[in-house]
Amino acid sequence: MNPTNSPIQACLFDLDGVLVDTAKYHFLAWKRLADELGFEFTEKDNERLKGVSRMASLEILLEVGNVQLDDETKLALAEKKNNWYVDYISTMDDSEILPGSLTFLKELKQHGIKVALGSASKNAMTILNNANLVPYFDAIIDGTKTSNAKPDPEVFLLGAEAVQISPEHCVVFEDAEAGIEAAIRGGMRTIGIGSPGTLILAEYVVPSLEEMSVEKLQLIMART
Ligand code: B16
Ligand code: MG
Repeated sequence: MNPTNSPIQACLFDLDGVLVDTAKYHFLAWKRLADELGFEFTEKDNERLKGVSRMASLEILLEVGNVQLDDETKLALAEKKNNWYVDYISTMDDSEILPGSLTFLKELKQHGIKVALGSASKNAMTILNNANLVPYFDAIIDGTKTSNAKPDPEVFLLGAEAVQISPEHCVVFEDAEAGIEAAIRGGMRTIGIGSPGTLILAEYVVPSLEEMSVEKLQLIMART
């Protein structure tokens, strides 16, 4: 199918949990902070932080621990967590790219389908550079370029604008419900990465990008 007449002309990817496995480092750093503050923070609690901005994540963590703090202390704690996280990702490499991501990104390029990043992370460039993923993107929109966090559609609308494709011809790949909601609010199509039980708003859900190909994508998008 020629991209100019196909339903999908651009793919917009979330980063953490879709293309790379950095969620575990976020968890390690948040857990370390909870340990220091003296309460338990489980992997189940961590699910609530996926796709959520750094400060909003801290608010959720403090709610879990039933801890009240002033704004200045909160900023200092968020910075502390981020320094640990940056330290963890400083040694990551392309072995942390999730299965199927590279093959799919290469296939999209071969088919002339635009590729953009839509991540909440302010550390996205470090991750993309360390994993050697930068050359696969036509546009990179991350937490340093946005003022409104998902589920606001800003990050994806900026991505669509940067690759000059209208939202109805864009599909967003997301592992977080807030991200799926952002895509829907932006008028875009959606593919969830994870389990259909958690990503109930997504049009279609696959366990990973290993289950995705350009042919499959166009078929799903043409029939839903
Ligand atoms: P940072 P994504 C999100 O990345 C993460 O899923 C979320 O856990 C994190 O809090 C957020 O980025 C902000 O990250 O602290 O590095 O700016 O899934 O939107 O790629
Ligand atoms: Mg994510």
